[in-house]
Amino acid sequence: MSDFDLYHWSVPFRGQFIRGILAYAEASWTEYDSCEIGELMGRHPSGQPVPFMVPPVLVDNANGFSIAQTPAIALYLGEKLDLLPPSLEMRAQSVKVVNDANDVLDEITLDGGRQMWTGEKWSEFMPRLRRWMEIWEATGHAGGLTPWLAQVLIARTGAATAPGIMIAAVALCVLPILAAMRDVSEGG
Ligand SMILES: N[C@@H](CCC(=O)N[C@@H](CS)C(=O)NCC(=O)O)C(=O)O
Repeated sequence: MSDFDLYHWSVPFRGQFIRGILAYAEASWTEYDSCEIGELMGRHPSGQPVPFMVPPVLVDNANGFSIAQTPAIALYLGEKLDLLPPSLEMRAQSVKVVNDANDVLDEITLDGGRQMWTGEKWSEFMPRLRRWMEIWEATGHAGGLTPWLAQVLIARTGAATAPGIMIAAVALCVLPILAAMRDVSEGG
C-alpha cells in the first residue's frame, strides 16, 4: 500500500503542488480516476473521508487521516514529512507561499476555467502577472535561491565566491577580444 492516497484530477492544477511535495519527500502515493473522484464528491459530507467540496483530498494510509484544502494538505505533509523550517516565522512564510500559489492558480485559470480568456482580459491581467512574478522572484531571493549555474559552482567547489570568480574570469577573457574588435558601425 502507498504512503498516501491523493484524489485530484489528472490536470496540473492544485494537485501538482501536492504531487511536488510528495515527490520531493520521496513518499509513495496512489491516484484515482475522475469516476472515483466523482463518486467521492457525490457522497453526503458525513460519508466522505473528510467533508469537502472539491479536490484535492489526501488520505494518510499510515493513520487513516484525511484532509482537504491545498494549504491544509501542504501544512500536514510539511509537518509529517519534516519539510518545514524550524522557526515560526519561516513556517508562516511557507503557508503564505502555498496560499500565494493557490491565488495565482485561481487568477491564471480564471477561477478554474469558469471563464475563457480573451485578448483584452489577458492584456489587463499582464501587469498583475508581472507583479506576481516579481513577488516569486523576491521570495526566492529572500529564501536564498541563486541562479542554477551559481548553485552548481558553489556545490562543486564549496566556495560561495566561485560564481563571482567565474564571472570575473570570463570578463577578463572577453574584454581584450572586445577591445581589439574593429568598429564597423556606420561612420566608424
Ligand atoms: N480552496 C480549494 C479549492 C480547490 C479547487 O478549486 N479545486 C479545483 C481543482 S484545482 C476543482 O476541483 N474545481 C472544481 C469545482 O470548483 O467544481 C483548495 O485550495 O484546495
